[in-house]
Amino acid sequence: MASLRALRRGATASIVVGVMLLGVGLPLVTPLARAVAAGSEIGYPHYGLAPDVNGTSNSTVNVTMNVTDAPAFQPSAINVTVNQTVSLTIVNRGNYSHTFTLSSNGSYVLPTNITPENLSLYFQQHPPIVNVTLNASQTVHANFTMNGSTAGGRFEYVSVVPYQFQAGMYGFVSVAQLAKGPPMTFYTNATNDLHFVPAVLDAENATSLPVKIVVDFGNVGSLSHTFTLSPIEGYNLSPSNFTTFFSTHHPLVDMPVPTSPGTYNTGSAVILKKGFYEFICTVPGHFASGMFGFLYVGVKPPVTVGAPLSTAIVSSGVLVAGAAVLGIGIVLAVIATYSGRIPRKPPSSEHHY
Ligand SMILES: [Cu+2]
Repeated sequence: MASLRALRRGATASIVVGVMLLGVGLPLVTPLARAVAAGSEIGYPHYGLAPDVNGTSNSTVNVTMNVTDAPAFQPSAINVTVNQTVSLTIVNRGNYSHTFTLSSNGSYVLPTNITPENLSLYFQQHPPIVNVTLNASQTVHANFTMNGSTAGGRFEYVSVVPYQFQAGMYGFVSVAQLAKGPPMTFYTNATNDLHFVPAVLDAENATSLPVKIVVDFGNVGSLSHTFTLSPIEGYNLSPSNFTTFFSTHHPLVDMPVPTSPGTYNTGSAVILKKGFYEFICTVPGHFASGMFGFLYVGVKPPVTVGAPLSTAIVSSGVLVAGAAVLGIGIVLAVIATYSGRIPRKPPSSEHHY
């Protein structure tokens, strides 16, 4: 009897402690819970160039477009800023002829059930921005620049060779939206003990989006670091997944931190969507050691601004501990149940121990 009583007490205590810990952990861990649902990718450009002013750039990006007999375009997406020139090298990797035909309408997606005749007719009536034909193994160069009126548009490129578009041969040139208002500028410093200070960049006053965020990042130590900003709102990176993540979600900023104190590198991005965006250092081991922070756009940072670095780790630790203790409690309760002691033993019998 005594052992069953101890078991029941253990179960009760564990459940109480577990629930208490979860009560502490859950409110803190909300951003983590939101992490699973990654939103649509935002920002640009994805070729290592920062836009000059509010999402425009007079730079040139080189893009190699492979055309295959699948039939398909690789890549199937090109992200540019207004006034950025795309220098395209289009390579036909296949044995069939294909075209690269770029629509001039940034708000129209061609229906894939359109007939080849109607597709030709469409481009006769709406002259494409680029239209080149590639015979087997041929390589063709083409340049195009998207002007200010194209901001925010998605321009489809297709092959008009009959039934290639219909079979999935298309992609999109996406032009970033222009930021509203002046850019907001922040700074952060990398330290030798592997932190960003400050680790919270508070752009909660950015309520009119898109907004251009500028970050100057320097070094108060001597180690090499990067400043690498996630493009996905509400997503918590982890040391084990960030490499894979960034291979499919190009960072908004990904630049080395200067190693000489007092000098800064500047990165910028136009943020389209309210929320938090994580930045990390991608030097092996640094993120795991605490080298991360968050940019909050149009939303209030958590109240723990003084100790932002530990919030996610502590809250998830508390949550894990809470779940573990609760689990022990439940196991003990189940054991107690099968020992015939649940529901609670009437109080009167307590006196007999
Ligand atoms: Cu680092």
